[in-house]
Amino acid sequence: MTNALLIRGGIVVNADREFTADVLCVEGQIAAIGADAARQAPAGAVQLDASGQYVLPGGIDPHTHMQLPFMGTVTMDDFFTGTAAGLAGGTTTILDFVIPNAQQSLMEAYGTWREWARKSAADYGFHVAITWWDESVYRDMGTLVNEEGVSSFKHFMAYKNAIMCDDEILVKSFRRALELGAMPTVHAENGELVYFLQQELARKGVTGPEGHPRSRPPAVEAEAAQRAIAIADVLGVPLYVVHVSCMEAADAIARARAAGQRVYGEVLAGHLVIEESVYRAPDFASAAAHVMSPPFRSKAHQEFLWRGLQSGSLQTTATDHCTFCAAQKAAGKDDFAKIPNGCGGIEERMAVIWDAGVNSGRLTPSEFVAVTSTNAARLFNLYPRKGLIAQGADADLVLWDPQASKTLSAATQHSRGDFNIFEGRTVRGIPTHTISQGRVVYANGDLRAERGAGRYLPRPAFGANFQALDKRAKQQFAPMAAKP
Ligand code: URQ
Ligand code: ZN
Ligand code: ZN
Repeated sequence: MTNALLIRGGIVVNADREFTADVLCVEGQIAAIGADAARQAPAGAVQLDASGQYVLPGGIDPHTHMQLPFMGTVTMDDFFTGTAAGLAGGTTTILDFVIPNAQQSLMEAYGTWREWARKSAADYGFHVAITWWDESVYRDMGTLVNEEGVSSFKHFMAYKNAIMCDDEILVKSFRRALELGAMPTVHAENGELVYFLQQELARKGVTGPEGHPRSRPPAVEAEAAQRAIAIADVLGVPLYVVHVSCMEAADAIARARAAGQRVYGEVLAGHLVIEESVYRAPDFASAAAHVMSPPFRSKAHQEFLWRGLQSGSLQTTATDHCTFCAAQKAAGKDDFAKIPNGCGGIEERMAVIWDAGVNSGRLTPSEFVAVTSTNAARLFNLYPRKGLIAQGADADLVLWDPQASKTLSAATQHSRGDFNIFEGRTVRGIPTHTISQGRVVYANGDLRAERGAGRYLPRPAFGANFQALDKRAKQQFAPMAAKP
């Protein structure tokens, strides 16, 4: 039986334009768009009526942590439950993170995460974190790029005494990424300053979650962002800054881009709409549930981030989906620095950004598609397989009803987390159907996620143009091309 699906009468939205057209999907790929679609539909094709709805490319979340061992525990969502929750919200692809322990072989850690991810319900790729350095890391980065299709490497500038990178590692790893045609990415917070401020606050007797944002003020993020941008500039390598949360870091990215540097910024749905007052909630559980890094900020920062998305100085949205339940968060009951950092959001991201972004006039539907799918596909070399509706692309699509509304709640979420940072928020504009690999996996509340249906997505290195972009780096550092 051919896997065929005909989506009729919807408004197709790509990052460049929107147009009314039928879409035919056959065997997991988009086979035809427009008048031909119905004519080419094989007998027995499943038909969906999309009249009055938008037809969007499946969402891509470039920043998730399923099944992550972190701060003495493991996140509540594994690769099946987390990707299933994503499908219920219109996200059909995730990029997750392999995070080796210090001194752990990158290839060994990569093998472990690949095994964990086999249960995924949706397609997935991996960034690999560089948490330490020696000759084997240099070598394994080459293997990962050339043989495994990992073309992005993460660097945590925070989390001292755990996975934090110092400048020596940043310089060596960024240079190696340039050699390989891979994208370096950073979690930009100065881990030394965070550690100092945590100690200071403890000395003053501040133990509750209200201490979390006080230990990570915007200046701590801005310093690290500016430092990573400067290192990337001197080395001539592009840079992607994850979860930009404050105006100072967003401004540093905008200034670097205005100077012609290839710096890209990611914004989390939570940082766009959730305010720092959540850390002053009377009950520990609610305040602790919002502990993630960088912390949620004030409205002024949120407005700056929205303008970054509107102006194109920030390119992608993500969730950093990293769910811990109340019992896990209680590890920090007497010391906020011990509260496992992370929140959920993979199911809510697209609806929250549509409601706050498109309904408010900040973003057009096409700009929404760019920041929830296309730009991530381009920056992480999944385009044009993912991130647009075009013949030959993967049949990952979302039917989006701009008039339907829903109130977000932990009571109805599919994540295994027990808290929802968007609790009680009513959004207008929600997915009615999610199609993954040409099959309907979510329909009007009925989630049909299949364990193990997700595929690993190898992502090639950036081509010769990437190397050519940084000829000056080659000229300046030619004598340094020797191995570390
Ligand atoms: O820092 C990250 O991205 C991971 C560890 C998730 N936790 C968080 O607070 N952002
Ligand atoms: Zn991070
Ligand atoms: Zn993260």
